[in-house]
Amino acid sequence: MSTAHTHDSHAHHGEEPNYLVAKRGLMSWLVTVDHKRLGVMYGVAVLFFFMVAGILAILVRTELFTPDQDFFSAQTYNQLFTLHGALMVFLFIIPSVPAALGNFLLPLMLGAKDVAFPKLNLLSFYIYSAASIFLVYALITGGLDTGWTFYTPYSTSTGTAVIAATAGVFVAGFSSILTGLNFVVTVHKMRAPGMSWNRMPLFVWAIYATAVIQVLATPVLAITLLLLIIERSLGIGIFDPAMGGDPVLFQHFFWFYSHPAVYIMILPGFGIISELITVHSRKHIFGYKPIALSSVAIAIISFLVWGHHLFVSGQSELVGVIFSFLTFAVGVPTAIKVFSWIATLYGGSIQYNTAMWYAMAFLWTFTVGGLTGLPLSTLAIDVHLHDTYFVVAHFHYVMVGGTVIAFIGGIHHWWPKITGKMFNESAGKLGAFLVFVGFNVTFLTQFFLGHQGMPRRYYAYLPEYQLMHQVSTIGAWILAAGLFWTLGYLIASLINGKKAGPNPWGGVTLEWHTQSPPIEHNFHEQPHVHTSPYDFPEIDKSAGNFHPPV
Ligand code: CU1
Repeated sequence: MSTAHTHDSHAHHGEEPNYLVAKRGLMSWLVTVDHKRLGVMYGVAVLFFFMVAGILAILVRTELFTPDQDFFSAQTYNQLFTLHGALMVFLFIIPSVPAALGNFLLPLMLGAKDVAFPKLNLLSFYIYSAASIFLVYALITGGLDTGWTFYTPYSTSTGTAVIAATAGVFVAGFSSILTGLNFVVTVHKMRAPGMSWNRMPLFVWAIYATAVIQVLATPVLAITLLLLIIERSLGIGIFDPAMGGDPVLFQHFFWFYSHPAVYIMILPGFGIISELITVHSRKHIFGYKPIALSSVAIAIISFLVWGHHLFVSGQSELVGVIFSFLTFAVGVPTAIKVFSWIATLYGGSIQYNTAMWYAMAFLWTFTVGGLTGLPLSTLAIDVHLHDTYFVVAHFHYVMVGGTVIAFIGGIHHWWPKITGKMFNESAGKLGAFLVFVGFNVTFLTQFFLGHQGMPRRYYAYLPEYQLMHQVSTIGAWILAAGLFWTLGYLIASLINGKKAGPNPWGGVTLEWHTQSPPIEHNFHEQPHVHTSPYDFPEIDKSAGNFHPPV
């Protein structure tokens, strides 16, 4: 039987308008405090920046098709990869899963009406919008050529729009902190009666661990960027050695935030994969507690590993060894998750639909991303691989192969819930196939390029690297084609997709216990939770299809 009772009478179904049409007009969206509408608005915004930053990546890869300079000057090339990185990290990946899917799902999964502070949620969205205006301003005036990490002393002296860009990131940080704060309180205070911590869906656990990092780490980035702005505008020497500052200090500050930020980016992806794998293999998740607590463990360890970005900065050998050891330690909770997902699949009644294709793709790409972190965290090997394409390949396997593939998989899994429409599964599988092939062709190649010594951030290169650069560029075009294809059939589904029932996949967490799309206050009556999540009803195979639990 199902995990919860919602005491829904069938008379209710379809009578109350869903959240998309409960209020009408543009104004009703601009001042909404409905977490679902805000999730959709974040979704549209982050996907817009994903597209802009993705187009910048295609320009970068296209320039690299030949060893010579073809389309862009060295200066323009530097601006292209910087804006690609800055927009992807700060306006797409960091808010992607938490602010878009997290906002939409967290209260639904907890059986709540909304987040703890709905108005603060709206404010976070406007702060994010203001930040994006700063960054777009930087993009069209002056550009930015420091790389997304804003390393000093170059960022103190370059003539590009460093202040506008860092101000944008500074402001975006407040949005991230407030969203995190909102989610922490929501998880503590808004759980449905009977939902103890051990009965929370794993996506909620992942979002919770992420929110804690957002609250604790983001202020450090804000202060760091503020110091950089002070140095640039007032000439006070903090990081620039020419003014008596210390550039390595900037790297410590920056990575003290930005390594935990990597887990802000990947932990929500883990949460999505836990949901996708258990629902689409119709099997209770293997290792519920280890998966939940490993998110918390990763959140804690994430604060102790930042020095692995400084192995060649001249820090002491002892410190290097300690950071190397602690970095290896992250592998333990991460491996616990991967093994638990595989154990969940084992013996499951797997439905090979688009969402599951993405979950399977994730298991390969994220594992490659995670495992290639081990050579990088090995002190001696890192000296050889530092600042090469090996690093570029590694973090794209984690950020794209991990977070983005999980995000797209999650969009497919919850698409019927969010929009009330089913997308075309065959089109979905073609898109997943193109994304998977395109991604691996692009970035697997770059491990070999980097290992052979190709440094990153160069617009021209030696002819011996040309073949692999061309393979990588073709992969990027395939990946882009897959993403545009995916956008196309998802939009088409809004127009001519079949109407989705409340629970098309047979999910067992609470969001599947209300209609699709949900009503404005989520549930007709307050849900009560009686059992742990992920108890799947027996599948009636003779009927050709399973019956949703509600
Ligand atoms: Cu790191």
